Amino acid sequence: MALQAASLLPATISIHKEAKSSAALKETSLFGVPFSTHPRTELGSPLAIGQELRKKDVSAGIIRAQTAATTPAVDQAASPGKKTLRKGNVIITGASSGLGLATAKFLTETGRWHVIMACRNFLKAEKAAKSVGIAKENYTIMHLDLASLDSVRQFVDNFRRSGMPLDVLVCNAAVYLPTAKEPTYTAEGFELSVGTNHLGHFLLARLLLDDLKQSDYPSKRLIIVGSITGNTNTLAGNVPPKANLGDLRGLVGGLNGLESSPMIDGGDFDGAKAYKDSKVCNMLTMQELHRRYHEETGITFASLYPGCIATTGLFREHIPLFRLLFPPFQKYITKGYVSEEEAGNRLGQVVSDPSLTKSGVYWSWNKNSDSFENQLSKEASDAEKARKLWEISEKLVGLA
Ligand code: LMG
Ligand code: NDP
Ligand code: PMR
Repeated sequence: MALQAASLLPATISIHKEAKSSAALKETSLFGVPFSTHPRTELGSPLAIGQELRKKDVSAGIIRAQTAATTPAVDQAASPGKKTLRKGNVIITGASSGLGLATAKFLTETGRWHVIMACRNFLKAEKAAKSVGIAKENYTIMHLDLASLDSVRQFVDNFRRSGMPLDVLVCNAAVYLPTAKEPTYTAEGFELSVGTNHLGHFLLARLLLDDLKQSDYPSKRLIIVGSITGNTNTLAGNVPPKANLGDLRGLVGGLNGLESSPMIDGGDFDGAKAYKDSKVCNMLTMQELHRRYHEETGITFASLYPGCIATTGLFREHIPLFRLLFPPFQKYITKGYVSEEEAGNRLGQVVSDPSLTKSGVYWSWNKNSDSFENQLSKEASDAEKARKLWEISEKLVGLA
């Protein structure tokens, strides 16, 4: 059984006001990131609370009933005048290494979050959680292989059977295949980078929207990790090969490399470009979710560039010389480097900080590690392209 049923204590803890100053922030980064004087978002006002909790069928018997499922988000009876909040439940895909793991560590250490680590390798995830010292009661590992749509659907079923409410979803997992000469494919035959990073997450997010809607947590969020390298309004985004979705003809054809190109724009296979294209899809999807669902559901949709975490497993397929030189290059030359810990702290803020509730935003951080609303490239903010991407993706994952 690839499930560890963690017992979720009905943790009652005080709502923690951790909002930082709302002073306007100025971007100071030298490379690629536009100057910004956007004011900080306002303190998030708690959304409607006390909505009716869903009752999950936990009769399948493979997972113990979780107390959190029947615990309202805010316990107003606890002590007069003092509202308490149960632990939030956050699903993080790809939490077995890098940014996902660092975020899981950050959030569980606050004592206010239970992390569902959605990972393709159960043993690796278990070892990873242990190695960074996440307490047993603060995480649950559930199997998810984003390179298989059946696995995505199975994951959603398993999660629902657990009876846990879903408060935040973080689409973080990704593969990067810069040295691949030939394309490889997901179970359904989509080119692996876009298939995993975009299409797998697209189906996951669409299915779990219902679960998010039913949560009574004060601030519900759906976060998709983006990147600077998908944004051609930056220097980093101009390092060849550049992201470009073209007219999406390859995606329309199913990215299968047979009767259609494996690349979204219909061109020849290039693994680095496929990754950057997938990040553009991630950022467009976040905005389309915002346009379609924010007003109706109150869910905060967000994306971010966490900084250049040059030491993660993302670069495992790159040549050894690159892996050796890339971290010092980013540390000392571009100064875009951030540690896994710092990046986990940043994504953790987007999950939980009361000041980051604005929806439709692509967050970045300046040199002082202050967050600001960043500008996306022309293509990554093209609403018409986002709509087309949405409609084609729906067909490919079997939702339309
Ligand atoms: C493509 O090549 C591949 O074709 C593709 O398969 C895929 O791998 C893709 O994005 C991934 O890359 C990209 C190619 C294009 O880049 C390179 O080949 C460069 C490799 C460099 C790797 C980065 C490590 C750099 C190591 C430098 C050594 C640093 C040592 C640090 C020690 C510090 C100690 C104090 O690249 C280009 O074509 C370059 C064109 C880039 C366009 C932007 C131009 C900006 C110019 C500004 C220069 C800034 C400084 C440069 C760095 C100098 C390095 C010394
Ligand atoms: P890592 O390789 O360390 O983490 C990626 C995670 O995704 C791993 O846990 C991996 O699982 C998981 N994963 C890969 N394929 C699948 C799959 N088919 N199903 C389920 N999980 C899968 O890289 P990072 O931590 O660097 O990357 C995390 C996110 O950050 C990505 O979205 C990336 O695009 C983004 N990002 C990273 C930057 C960086 O500089 N590193 C910069 C900007 C954005 P496993 O452990 O089993 O391999
Ligand atoms: Mg890049 C100027 C700043 C800057 C930043 C913030 C990044 C981030 N990179 C910058 C500059 C440059 N890079 C320059 C000038 C070069 C040419 C020498 C360069 C090269 C380069 C390569 C070959 N950079 C890379 C690669 C990769 O293989 C990485 C990649 O593109 O993966 C898709 C990468 C990255 N640079 C970044 C970041 C964050 C990456 C990691 C990829 C990501 O997740 O987006």
